[in-house]
Amino acid sequence: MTTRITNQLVKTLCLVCLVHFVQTAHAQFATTNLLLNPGAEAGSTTNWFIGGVSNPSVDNGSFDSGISPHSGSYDFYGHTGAFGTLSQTIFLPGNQGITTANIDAGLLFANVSFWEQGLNQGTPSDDACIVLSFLDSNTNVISTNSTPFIDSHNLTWSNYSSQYAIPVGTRLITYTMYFFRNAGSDNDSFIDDNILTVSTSPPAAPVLSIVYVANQVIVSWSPLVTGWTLQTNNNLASGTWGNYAGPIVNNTATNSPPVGNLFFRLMHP
Ligand SMILES: [Ca+2]
Ligand SMILES: [Ca+2]
Repeated sequence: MTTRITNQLVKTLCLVCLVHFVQTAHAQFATTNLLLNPGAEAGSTTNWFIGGVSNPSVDNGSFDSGISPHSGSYDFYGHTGAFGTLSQTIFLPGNQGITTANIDAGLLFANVSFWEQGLNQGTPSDDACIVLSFLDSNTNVISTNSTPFIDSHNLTWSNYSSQYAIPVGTRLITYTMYFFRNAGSDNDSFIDDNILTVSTSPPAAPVLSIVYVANQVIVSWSPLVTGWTLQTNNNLASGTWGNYAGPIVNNTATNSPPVGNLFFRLMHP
């Protein structure tokens, strides 16, 4: 299984995730995307609950010159004001085969992926994150997780993906796009192509992610998995792989953009 993610700005930097499947005692299970209108292609905020003060909406590339949807004809954006949210709550039991038994056995993970871009207004520019809330059958919040704020403001979209354990007792998940203003009056943060899936643990393969934030390249994988080693290589044809030499904190490595090619992979013995 090979995954390659390229970042247009860091044109020479590529990410390669080479993984070995992990044998597990129970059958692997994964849904497709549970979100409706995930990429704003309804042309409206249909299926999303609007919160905050900035009246977030959908954009067709006209709000800020040079920022077009990541895919399709529309994306979501913050609009005008300090912060805004777009939320969608998903009922899990019976949804694409998810069972309460699997949830309450602690077997399931929520997998999040989204793309972010903001208007260049310095560092930080307006940015955005995803917040996941896990709710019980009475819609009380059991726990909440958030991705980092992604601040991709050099006319390129950045992807971020991560995986979160679904707490025992969870019956619903609220997925929230959080648009945050750091500069000016407009909230110029944009999100497109949201994905929320549910799968069994342990993951067959952790997803290796790369984002470009504040002139740094951040390579990361789920902090929930252990036993994987990050390796690098500068030439896939003739080079050799070596263990990443820099610091890794919570399965996250931060680098300055390299000169030339640099490939990353995760290895599991
Ligand atoms: Ca879209
Ligand atoms: Ca702004």
